[in-house]
Amino acid sequence: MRIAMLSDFHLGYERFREDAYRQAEEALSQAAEKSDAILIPGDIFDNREPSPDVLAEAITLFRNLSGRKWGAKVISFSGEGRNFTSVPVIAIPGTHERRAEGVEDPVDLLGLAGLLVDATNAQLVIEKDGERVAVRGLGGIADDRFREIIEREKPRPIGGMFNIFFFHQSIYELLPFSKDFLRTDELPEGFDLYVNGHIHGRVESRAHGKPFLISGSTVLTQLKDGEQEQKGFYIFETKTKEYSFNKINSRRFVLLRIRIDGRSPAEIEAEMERLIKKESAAGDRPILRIEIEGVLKDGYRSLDLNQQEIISRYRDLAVVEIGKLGIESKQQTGVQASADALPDGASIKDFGLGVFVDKLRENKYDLQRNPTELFEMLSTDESKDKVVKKVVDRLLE
Ligand SMILES: [Mn+2]
Repeated sequence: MRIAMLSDFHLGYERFREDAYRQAEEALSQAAEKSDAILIPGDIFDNREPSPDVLAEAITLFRNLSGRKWGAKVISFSGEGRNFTSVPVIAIPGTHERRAEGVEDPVDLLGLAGLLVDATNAQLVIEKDGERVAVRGLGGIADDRFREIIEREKPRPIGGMFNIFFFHQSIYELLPFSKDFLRTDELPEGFDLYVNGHIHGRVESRAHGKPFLISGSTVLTQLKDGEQEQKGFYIFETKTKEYSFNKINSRRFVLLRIRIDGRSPAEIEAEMERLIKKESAAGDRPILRIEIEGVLKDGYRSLDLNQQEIISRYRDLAVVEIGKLGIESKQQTGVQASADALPDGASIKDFGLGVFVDKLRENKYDLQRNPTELFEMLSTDESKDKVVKKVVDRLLE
């Protein structure tokens, strides 16, 4: 049986809303052509309470799949919830959809509508021409509880068939940030294939000597090094145990670096414009992130560099993001200097952002998620704990 693994569509992701939909659609239709069953390990939605428009996108995608003729069928299901379809399109909720226990999340809704099989804490069997494949799913949960859930549920394979363990969590070897994250050798044993979501870059690894695959997201969310690769999904053939990565036509992403070496903001702006024109010459409106590093010409500060103007001027040619964290001024920076450098009429928020960026730079921040986005997230009215948790989730998603 050919099993396709597609992950992290992030439907409704505001920044690249159309890409999220179009790229999920392409991945799903390619997967339906080339495989017998589809597994989606979480984050179909970017938000646990998607708007009706975003729900409509998901319904359209999955209704199209339900209408196809499938050679494989889901022939048994036992689990927390109920199953309403035999179409072998199987999903679990991820971190972005997770809600309190006992409360419906948007993946539950698609399951209730019979548009997919919701495999949250469930064991199911797919059959095609006499071959059976078992899938043991666990919905994405807080990483500090994953170990406890595995100990409690003790997921086990079913004898006499190919077994897949299907989940959505951080893994310590891939994200070594917290001891809460499970190590691959702590995953339940005895499965023939481990399929995870959550991590947006593609990963081919092993767990208990068996393939452990992460397809990565179908849409770009973190503009950082290592994300330039085209998006896509794996197809695994259960008989030969071979797998391959199928690329989709995802929007091109290019990371560019400019060394400033004593140049003035006007000279750097000219350099940026030259690069933007060159990189967008193919007419495919790529995403370009330009990182600027080095010491500015005497008397200038990073605030003198007008990135907003450049971003809007080239909006039709490319999605441009400019990172100025690596810029140093010859003069003393700090709060007073930032305030002095603030143009008349600039808002306190811009001033705050300047201070925030200075602080990040002092602390050698290198996670490359846009500081403006972090600042926006931190400036909501929610409680400090909630906001900090959200930002950490965002950094690790
Ligand atoms: Mn995700």
